[in-house]
Parts: sequence; C-alpha cells; structure tokens
Amino acid sequence: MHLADWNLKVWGLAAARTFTWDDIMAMPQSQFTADFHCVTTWSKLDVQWTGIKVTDFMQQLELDPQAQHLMQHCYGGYTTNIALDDFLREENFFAHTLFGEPLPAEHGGPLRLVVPHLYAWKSAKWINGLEFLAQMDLGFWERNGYHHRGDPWASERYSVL
Ligand SMILES: Nc1nc2c(c(=O)[nH]1)N[C@H]1C(S)=C(S)[C@@H](COP(=O)(O)O)O[C@H]1N2
Ligand SMILES: [Mo]
Repeated sequence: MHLADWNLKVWGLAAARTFTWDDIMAMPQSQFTADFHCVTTWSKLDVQWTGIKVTDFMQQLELDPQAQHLMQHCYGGYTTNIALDDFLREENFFAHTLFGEPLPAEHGGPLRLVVPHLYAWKSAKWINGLEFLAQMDLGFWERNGYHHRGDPWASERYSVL
C-alpha cells in the first residue's frame, strides 16, 4: 500500500472525515509501552510503539452525543466492535511505528489501533475506518463466538450468549 493512497475515514454518528497519512503524521505523536494479550493465551510484554493517542485523535472529531459504540473497519474487510468507553481510554493509541521502525504489514502497518486493556482481537490492524454507532453491532470475531467485550483480566474470551 502506498501511503499516498492510504486513508482513515470516520462516519456514522460523527461528522464525516477522511484523514490522509499526512494528516495522521501532523497529529501529536507519543511513545507507548504496552503488553499485548492474544485470545489463544499468549502475551507479548513490553512492546515499544509510537503513534497517536486516541484521546488526541478524538480532538479532531465532532461526535454526536448519541454515539455509544463503534465499529473499527480495516483494509481486508476485518471488523471489530468496541464500546465508546473502552475506546476513549487514555492508554489507547493508533500505532505506526514498532521498536523505532515503520510498523510491519504483518503487524497491521501502516496503522493499527492498540487497546491494551482488552484482548488483541479488539486492536484492529490495517485500520481504515471508524463507524460511530448508537448501540453495539458485532464485528468479525464477535459474530463468530468471541466475547463482545474481551477483557483478558476477566478471561472474557468467549461469548456465553
Ligand atoms: N485487520 C485485522 N486486525 C486484527 C486481526 C485480523 O485478523 N485482522 N486479528 C486480531 C487478533 S485475533 C490478534 S491476536 C492481533 C494480532 O496482532 P499481531 O499480528 O500484531 O500479533 O491482531 C488483531 N487485529
Ligand atoms: Mo488473536
């Protein structure tokens, strides 16, 4: 993917926006160290990232007060849903750099979300869209039996619905 062709769109219960790569790089940049928990029980500790805090990114958006949830969309068609409260946490970020190098495509480059407090399937790789919603809609794994929230400390791996 050429970065000149890349973009991140916002729609639904927020004023529609299309961010280019240059727009993303012009936002405040931060460093992060975050652990990463996969649903299949492995964890990666002390991963070094650079990117944009979700809270800084959100300064650019005009959210409809009805928005309670969102769907993350990705190049390739993967989707995963997340509650607005889980998304807006201070420690969440969009990552474009891993250990000082451009984020490799296999790990979600050019841009991925990282949500440290939830299982890794909630951290969309190759992210290209944020759709704000009034209520929960289910993403790819959530439709296929994973828990709708996915808190690793509570071992919320699988849905009991
Ligand atoms: N777009 C997209 N994002 C995704 C996935 C995927 O298949 N597609 N898999 C998820 C799952 S299940 C995990 S464990 C992590 C894996 O991230 P990693 O490849 O950097 O270890 O990405 C998450 N984000
Ligand atoms: Mo996973």
